[in-house]
Amino acid sequence: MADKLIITAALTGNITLPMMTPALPITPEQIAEEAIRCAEAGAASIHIHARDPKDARPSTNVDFYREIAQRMKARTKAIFVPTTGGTASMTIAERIKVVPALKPEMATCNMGSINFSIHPVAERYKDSDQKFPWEKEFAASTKDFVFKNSFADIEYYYNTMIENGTKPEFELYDVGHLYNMAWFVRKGIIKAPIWMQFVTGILGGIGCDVDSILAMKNTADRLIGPQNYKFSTIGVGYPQEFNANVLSIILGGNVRVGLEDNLFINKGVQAKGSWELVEKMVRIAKEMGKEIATPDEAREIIGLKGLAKVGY
Ligand code: KMH
Ligand code: ZN
Repeated sequence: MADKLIITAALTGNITLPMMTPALPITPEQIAEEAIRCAEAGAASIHIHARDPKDARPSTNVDFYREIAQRMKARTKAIFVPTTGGTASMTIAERIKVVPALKPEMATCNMGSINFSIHPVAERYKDSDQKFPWEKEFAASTKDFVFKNSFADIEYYYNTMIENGTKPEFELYDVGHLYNMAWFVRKGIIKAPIWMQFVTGILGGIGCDVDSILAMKNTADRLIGPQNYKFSTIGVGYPQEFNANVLSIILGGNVRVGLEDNLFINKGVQAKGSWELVEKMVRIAKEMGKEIATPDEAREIIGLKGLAKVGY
C-alpha cells in the first residue's frame, strides 16, 4: 500500500484569478462540488482556499471553510486540507484560525519566506477581462509581496497544528526551506514522519525543472533522511504540472494537480475543472504502473487522525 500514489487536487488557490478561467469554483458549494468531483476522479486529498462568494476574494472566514468541509464530509471520504497561506493583507493569526476552529486532519504549513509574485499577469489582461474589479490590482500588488513565514511564524503554525491534532502539509518553495526544516528537526520541534511538498515554478521560488526537483529531493534525503519523510511535487504552469508529477513518481513521490497551479489540460486548451486534471493524472500514473491511493489509504500512508476526530 505504501507504494500507492496519493493525488492531491488544489482547486482554487488565491493566485488563480476568476478572469483567468471560467472553471474556477468560487462559492463554498461550488468548491465542495468540485472537491467531490475530483475525489470521484481519483484525488485522495483536496487542498482548499475559500473565497468570499460576494466578490470572489480569497477569504479566511471560518464559516466558508466549515461549509466546504461539511459538504465534503457528507459526500466523500477525501481529505479536507485547508490552506494557511493567506494573502498579503492577512495577519499570521488570521491565516491559521481555520485550524483551531475546524481541527482538520491536515493543513498547509509554509516552511519559509519568499517573494511570491504573479505581477506579470496584470500586464497580460485588459481591464475588461476582469470579472471582479480587484483582480488586476491584486495581481500587480504581488510585485511587492513577500510571503512571510519566519521561524517564529513556522513554530507558531506547527505548534497550533499539533495542539489540534492537525498534520502539517509542509510546503517548501526552495532548497533553503529544507534547511529551515532541518533546523526544526534538529531542535526536536518538528518530528518524523514528515509529509512535505516541493513547490516548484512560483515566480520567487525554485524553478520547475529536472535539476531543481532533483536538488530538492537530494537535499531532503541528505538533511532529513529518506526514512523520515514522504513527499509530493507541485509544478506550476503547463506542461510543468504534469512534467513535475511524472518526475515525482519516478523519484518515489506523489503528485498534485489543479487550477491553483495550472489552468491547461493540453497545450492551449483550458481545463474544464480540476477534476479533468485529476483524470489526466490518473491516466498518466496508471500508464506508469502506479495504483492510486484511496482517501483511507492516503490517511494511513501520511499518518492522519481520521475523519472521526475533526471538529466540523
Ligand atoms: N497564498 C500563497 C501566497 C498555501 O496554500 O499554504 C501561498 C499558498 C500556500 O497558497
Ligand atoms: Zn494553496
